[in-house]
Amino acid sequence: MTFQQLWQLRARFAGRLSTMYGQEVPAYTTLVDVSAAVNEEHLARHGADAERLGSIDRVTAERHGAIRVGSPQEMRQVARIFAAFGMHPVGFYDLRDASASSVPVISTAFRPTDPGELAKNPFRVFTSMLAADDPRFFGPELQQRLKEFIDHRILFPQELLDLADRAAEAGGLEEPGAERLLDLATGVFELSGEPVDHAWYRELEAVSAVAADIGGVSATHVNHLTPRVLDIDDLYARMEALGISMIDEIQGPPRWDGPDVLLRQTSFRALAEERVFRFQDGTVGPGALRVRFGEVEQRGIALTRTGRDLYDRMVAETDRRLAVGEGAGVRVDVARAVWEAHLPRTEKELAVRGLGYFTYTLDRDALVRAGGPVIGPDVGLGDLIEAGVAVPEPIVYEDFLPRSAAGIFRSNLTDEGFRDDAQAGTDYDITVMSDVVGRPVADPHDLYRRQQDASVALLREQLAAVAA
Ligand code: OOG
Ligand code: NI
Repeated sequence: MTFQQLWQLRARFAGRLSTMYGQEVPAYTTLVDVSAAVNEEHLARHGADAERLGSIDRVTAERHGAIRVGSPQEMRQVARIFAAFGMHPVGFYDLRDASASSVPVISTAFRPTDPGELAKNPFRVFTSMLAADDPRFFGPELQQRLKEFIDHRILFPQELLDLADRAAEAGGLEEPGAERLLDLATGVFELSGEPVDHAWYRELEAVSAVAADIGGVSATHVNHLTPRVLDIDDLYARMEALGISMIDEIQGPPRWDGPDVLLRQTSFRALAEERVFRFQDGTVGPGALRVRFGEVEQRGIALTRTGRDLYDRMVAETDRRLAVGEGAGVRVDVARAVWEAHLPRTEKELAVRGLGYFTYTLDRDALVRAGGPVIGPDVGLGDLIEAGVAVPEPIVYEDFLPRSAAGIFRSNLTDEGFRDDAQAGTDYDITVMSDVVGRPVADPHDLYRRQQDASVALLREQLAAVAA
């Protein structure tokens, strides 16, 4: 085989992890099969419209993974590995505070950032780091032991890090290096058979099951792997019909008549998996842990800052209405009513009101119909869209939602854990996260905005050429 470019390595990496996770968690394979069936049927029913938010080839191969690490050093190392697959840190998520949940992690997502790269393979990994220094969760003495435990383990072998650096630098790798990179990079995310120190795991679990999953073991693993579907309601119904019980609700926006925005997700609950424990009396024996699960998602249009503010206000209004007993407590029904009251029903209106990100193409026939007045540097984008001259094509949302993420974490926890709110939490933000990761964490809005601006600039050039 010849030189493997980053996107080829990325596609193979996603494929290798998918095969591995399917062997580890068989229900995941069911989820992937059902997702494929849902997508085929959706495509058959809706034709080209079904591909407005991504080609069927892209969507069929599309996965996101979730992993969890314990320290800035581990975060920096995993960033080097992802760079070898053309995946870069985007977005900052603070799950310590997301809607009253108590998950002691901060997160970013590694993903391709260039539209062409996303189209080739959009594999992304939601990556959380234990906030092991947050005194609300960990007292000084526990913090010390946790830090020591994490600092002493090696998650990523040197050979992997070196190969990854070589690939990132050269924009790819020759075989057999590429195959070696894939073997090593997949291997580090495999569930380890190493005995788990029972007392240590349980001690951390009393604070947070997520803390135990991260800091209670000597290796890391894929927490879940998520296929993308074009109709998540259909998927949900089919999974339930197969007897696989899903979490109670689909997280994120409700199903409604208007355009799909952002991200809708649902999952099946964590399954008991056999693990080996080392007990305090020195004996080793089998036990079970429930931490890994399956999740599925449907992606919609990326919202601008204004659109996202509106979304957040709609979520808050849904909460408010639910709190006073509206809709008999059924969140999705209440949310749908809120959506219908506030969100435009068409993509065109989302675009005109500047709520969603779009790329634009020129409709020359509409230009002829509209005549001279719409040509000229002073004509606003909104007018061009209204006149049908600028035709919006949606930009798909490539990121995550903190509240849904917290909901997904929480749905798999058996108890609330512990948080001492008398203590002040450690401050983290996207700048601190960039220091942690050791490279700049991109703001997703900048990426969407750049893509939109480039297409608008091109449109303006075309209009100027017509005017000349
Ligand atoms: C990550 C949970 C967040 C999503 O899709 O929002 C997530 C985790 O459980 O480690 O994957
Ligand atoms: Ni996920």
